[in-house]
This record gives sequence, structure tokens and C-alpha cells, in this order.
Amino acid sequence: MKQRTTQVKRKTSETNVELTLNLDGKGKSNISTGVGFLDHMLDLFARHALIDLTIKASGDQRVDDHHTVEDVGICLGQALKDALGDKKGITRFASTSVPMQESLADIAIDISGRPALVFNVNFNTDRIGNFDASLVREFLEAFSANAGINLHVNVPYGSNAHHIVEAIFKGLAKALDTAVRINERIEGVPSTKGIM
Ligand SMILES: [Mn+2]
Repeated sequence: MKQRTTQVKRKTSETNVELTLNLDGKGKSNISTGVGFLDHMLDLFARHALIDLTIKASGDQRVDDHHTVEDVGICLGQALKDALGDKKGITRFASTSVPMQESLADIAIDISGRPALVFNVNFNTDRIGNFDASLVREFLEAFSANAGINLHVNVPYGSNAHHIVEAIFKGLAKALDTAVRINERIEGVPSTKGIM
């Protein structure tokens, strides 16, 4: 099988991101974005998606974490899209329901090439530690748009915001692990259109 690995480098006046990704890895990661909570989420994302992932990012955090979080999402999305290549033989669809203590996240994805994000999540707090909870949506928006995936995130219940976000990232990881997997019985791209 062709190696599904890639690297992304992106430098703007706001942030500098360097990322490597191996879609068929073992879940090893080395993440340093300057945003501790994001590092924690991406560590567990890589682990549960069985993706090898390194990210080194720095940004204008004297403003706030917004640009850094968004730009890491952009780069992770670009990397996923690039590593998937022509998408031949991939499973394409997946859904998971992942609990984290009292919280539950239901995730559904379609690696369709037509990005959309549905985000039905209510946080009962604006901050998770010193992390701005609204950036979770910003990250997933940037990720799904650049990866070309349709991502639905539903959290039917949950009270602790840290648990809710952790359930979301674990659920996304488990769904991706399934959706990117090659199914030998699929010939070409899994679409009646012939392209995705
Ligand atoms: Mn945690």
C-alpha cells in the first residue's frame, strides 16, 4: 500500500505551524502548540485515531489563542486531505458514540470532499481552565473545511466542559480511524460519482 504520510508547513504573520502525519501509524504523538489544552486534546486524538502526529506551532498568543487554534486546525485538515490522496478504497463513512464520565459525544463523519460542520454542543462555561471553549468549534470548522469532510458533532448531555471536549476529540478520532481505513472490497473511490 502507498504510504499515507504528509507534512505541512504554514507560516503567516500570525502563526507558524509545522506538522507531520502518518495516517497508518500507531498513535504516537509529539504536540507542542503553546496552547496546553489543545495539546492535550490532540495527544488523545492521535492516540485513539492511531495516527502518528507531530505538531510544532507558535502564534500571536499575546492577542489570544484564537489564531493558533484555528491555524493548527487548518494544517491538520490539509494534512489529512493530502495523506488521503485519491481516497481509493477508503471506508468513507463512520459514526461513534463516546462517553467521558458523565458526558457523551456522538460523532458522524463522511470523507466526502464536501465540507460541512454541524455542532450541537452547549458548554455551561466560557472557559476550560484558561482555554476559551468557543475555540473548540473554531478548530473543528477549520479542520473539516480543510480536510473536506462532513463532520457532525452532537453532545446530547454532559456537564463538565473538559469531559465534553475530550469525548468529542476521542469520538472524532475513533470515527476517523474507521473512515480512513482501506476496505479491499472497494474498487476505486467509494462514490457513485466516481470522484470525491
Ligand atoms: Mn483530560
